[in-house]
Amino acid sequence: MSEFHERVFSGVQPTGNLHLGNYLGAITKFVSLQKTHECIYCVVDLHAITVPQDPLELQANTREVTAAFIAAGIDPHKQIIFNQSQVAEHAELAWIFNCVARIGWLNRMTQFKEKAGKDRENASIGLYAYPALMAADILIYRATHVPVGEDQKQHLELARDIAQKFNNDFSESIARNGFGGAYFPLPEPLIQGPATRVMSLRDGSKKMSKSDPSDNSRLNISDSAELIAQKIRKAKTDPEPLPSETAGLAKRPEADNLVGIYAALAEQSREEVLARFGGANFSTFKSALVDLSVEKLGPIGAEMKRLQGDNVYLDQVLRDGAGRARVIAAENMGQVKQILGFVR
Ligand code: AQP
Repeated sequence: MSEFHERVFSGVQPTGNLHLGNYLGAITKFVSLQKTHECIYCVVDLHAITVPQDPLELQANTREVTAAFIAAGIDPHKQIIFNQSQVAEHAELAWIFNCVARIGWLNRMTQFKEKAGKDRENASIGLYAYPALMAADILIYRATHVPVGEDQKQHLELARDIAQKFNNDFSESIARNGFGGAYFPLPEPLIQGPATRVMSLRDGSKKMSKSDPSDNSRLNISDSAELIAQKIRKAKTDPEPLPSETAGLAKRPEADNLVGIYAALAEQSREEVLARFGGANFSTFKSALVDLSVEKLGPIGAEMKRLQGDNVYLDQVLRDGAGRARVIAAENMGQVKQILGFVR
């Protein structure tokens, strides 16, 4: 048994085009974890500005993610929903973690390499230091569990490394100040189910992503029924019918992706989906996928639109959540300062 109180933390960037990958890889997990855990869900606007953002769009996108959280079923009264920039302790702990993390660790981060591309010299320092801020987001609450998509696995491992190094470097001070054998928990990634890495509808080798220039590559949570149907019908496939066993999905990334999406939306396994659709051609399967996607995403998209018409309410949710988050963050930050030897 861990000595730490179980707490869930996760975040979504307000960078627009919230899509099915964000929904299945992260938001649906956020919703179900409320039943068993105390949860803190954050709209990570400080992460968003690691690449250029238009201020008006950032505001709208922050409210869009907030609306998506609530529309998907997160209860803002029971759990905490807030935007990161309202709790200054995230940035404060991130600085300390910049001094704990090693350059060699950050140099291995594949997301930075992908996002910075060839023009690395011109990338922001924030984009490079992003994983240290992410570690701070989680650890300022001493969170123990982090639901994320597969793409965040490496950053979570780094957060664990930072927590471990802090615990080791300051072990004497941690003990002297009465915090036991370790101050930070080693946060566990929760990456489970059939859709931990939803792929582009146009290319089964690429992750479904907000920044893909083709809107047809993704299902946005707020897409209309017509658009959902159109995008699924256009989705890339291969000429073979669906296999009856999951082994038959190997080397068929597009088929595997659509089966995984169906399974996640239907809350079934790939095996169960293939037991029903094995031998079917893609036009039959895509029709069923359209119906299921519209059934699941339609009400969420409609509720998001309704909520996005009430900025006063959404901003109040974020302010209220930030107030509650700040209480936990301030207490932990005070303890971190004590451990570090900062005079207070
Ligand atoms: N394709 C995906 N499949 C499963 N999970 C995914 N996530 C993102 N894409 C997929 C998960 O969604 C959560 C929020 O992600 P984010 O908003 O913090 O940032 P991101 O990973 O940068 O999102 P994108 O869409 O991939 O944006 P760009 O285009 O900027 O790279 C995370 O838990 C993430 O794992």
